[in-house]
Amino acid sequence: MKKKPVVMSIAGSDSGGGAGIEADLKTFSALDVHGTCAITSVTSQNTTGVIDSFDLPPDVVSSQIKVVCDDMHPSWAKTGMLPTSEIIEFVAKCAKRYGFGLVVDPVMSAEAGGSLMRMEALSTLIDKLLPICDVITPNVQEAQAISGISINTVDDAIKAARIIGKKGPRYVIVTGGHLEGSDLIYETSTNDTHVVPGELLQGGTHGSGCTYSSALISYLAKEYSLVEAATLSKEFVERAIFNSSDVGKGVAPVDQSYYILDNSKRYYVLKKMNLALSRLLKNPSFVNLIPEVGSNLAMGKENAYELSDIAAVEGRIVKMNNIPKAVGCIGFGKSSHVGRIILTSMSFDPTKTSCLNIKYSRKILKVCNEMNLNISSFDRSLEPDNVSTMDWGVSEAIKAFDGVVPDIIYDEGGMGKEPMIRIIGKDAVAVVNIAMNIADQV
Ligand code: PXL
Repeated sequence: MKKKPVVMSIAGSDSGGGAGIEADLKTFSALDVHGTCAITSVTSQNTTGVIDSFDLPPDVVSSQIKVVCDDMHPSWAKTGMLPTSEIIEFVAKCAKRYGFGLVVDPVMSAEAGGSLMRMEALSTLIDKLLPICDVITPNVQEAQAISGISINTVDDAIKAARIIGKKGPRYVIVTGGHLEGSDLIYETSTNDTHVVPGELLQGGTHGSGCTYSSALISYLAKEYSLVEAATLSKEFVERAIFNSSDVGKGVAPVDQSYYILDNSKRYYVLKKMNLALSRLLKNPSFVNLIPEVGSNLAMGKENAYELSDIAAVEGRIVKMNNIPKAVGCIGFGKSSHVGRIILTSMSFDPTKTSCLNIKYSRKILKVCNEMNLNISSFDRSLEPDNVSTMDWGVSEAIKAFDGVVPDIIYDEGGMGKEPMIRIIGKDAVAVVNIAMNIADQV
């Protein structure tokens, strides 16, 4: 049987699914560790803030930790929302008894507003938990509250980290949003500091702190060094922030699933592209549809928003000894021309992810008409200055078709520009099927 690292989150529940235990468990799954949890408090919360909360009795918190540790022996645990002094004391006792590595995320309030810790609990956290933890991960406000100094620069953050380090943790990581996006790692025993560079990102941040500390224990449980784990966790959170969605009216929750889903979406695209391309290359009559500049077949991943999200054939598909040949391999970001067509068509209809450009002739266009394909066009002579031809032309053709993405967009060329037909469809196999039908009738 394969082994999986086991980790534990000791934290509050966020009914809105953005932060707390819910964010932690999603992070653990995304990073392929087995996540367990001990719930400290049940918050009634959405993206606009914490409306209410119910703290669990401290012995219920320790009972959850005990039962899990007796059986699964998590190597690392993190704490999130610890609302009361009593809960902190019980958690500290459990941490000593079970000896897991401990990361403390000193949660004080929610991103969208609302306190998550009683005032008096902060001194208990400092006295009881900091001496026994390995890492503490305050953001700038939390570092200010714990150190008692105000932080405006990276130097201030180093001073605060030294003060916090004296209270016991082996490492202090002051996380970024307010240090122009960089994180500061301070190692207490050596007095060394290390900056993990970052930038301020656009995107929702609800759950970012919880996600960071959960990623950190996941990587630590996989035996990465602290600096490696901190660097990978920062990258994980940055992607989760960048891919957040506005699911409510308030602060958008970060998206931990992006990390795994992105690769599976790309894999799906590559599979479709390979299947479609091999069918196309096996069809000798396709040569009759290859234009002078070559053809390209391309497919975008779901929610594609830049050229690197579009897979295409490197160097295009050309005619060689009267047989269609792919010049290079299929890869993401390999075509800006067909890539732009797809980005534009997906901006009108996200399901129209694929395109194949073929030769223009009246005969081919007539066949498309006879196949009852939806056809629209644009006129290069009307192209304004300073636009990308494909963005503009494809938009014009779609707008001329009442905003619906047609199966065919053609243009009759211009000065030094070969006329072209573009087949657009839901995936690479669908556009290749259309192309083969056309080829059979030309
Ligand atoms: O992000 C800190 C945090 C921790 N725990 C719970 C929360 C929040 C923020 O909203 O709701 C339960």
